Amino acid sequence: MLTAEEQSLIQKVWEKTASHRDEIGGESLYRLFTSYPSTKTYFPHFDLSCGSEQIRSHGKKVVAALSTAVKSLDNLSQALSELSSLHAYNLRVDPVNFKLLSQCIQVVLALHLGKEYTPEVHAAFDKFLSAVAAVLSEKYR
Ligand code: HEG
Repeated sequence: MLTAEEQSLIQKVWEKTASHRDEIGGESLYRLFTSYPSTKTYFPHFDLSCGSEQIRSHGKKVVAALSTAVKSLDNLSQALSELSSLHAYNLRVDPVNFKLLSQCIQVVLALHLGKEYTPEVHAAFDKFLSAVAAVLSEKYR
């Protein structure tokens, strides 16, 4: 799991995104749908055009879940348990898609944070997002 250093790095950087976090969610989703069009199949009921109200509002939800995760780095499984059940039993999202979204979130974080998105921050977020993806995938088996 994440080292104590990685945990504090993630908490520090996430704090810095506070004022524009909701946009980060929507931009990551738009990037997901554009770069990996097959992901759109899970959202047939959404208006997927850039900046649509549905993308923005769903982006806020995704980012809020990530904020919960950042607060519970020692206990991700429990913190995201309901969300994990929802994705496995109701939404049935193929777990490969979690990696794709993680990639897009990383790119958007880099765009927002510029030089502050150092290789160390990148590495820590990669581990964090992989841990979130693992929890969201764990109920499929
Ligand atoms: Mg998921 C709903 C979080 C990846 C498809 N997703 C949700 C919700 C949250 C969430 C918080 C709302 C739950 C609720 O209403 O109670 N999603 C979330 C995270 C991540 C993720 C944190 C990964 C980091 N989701 C993900 C991926 C897909 C997907 C990769 C598909 C490509 N999510 C999905 C769909 C819904 C949610 C189809 C329902 C959307 C709706 O109809 O409003």
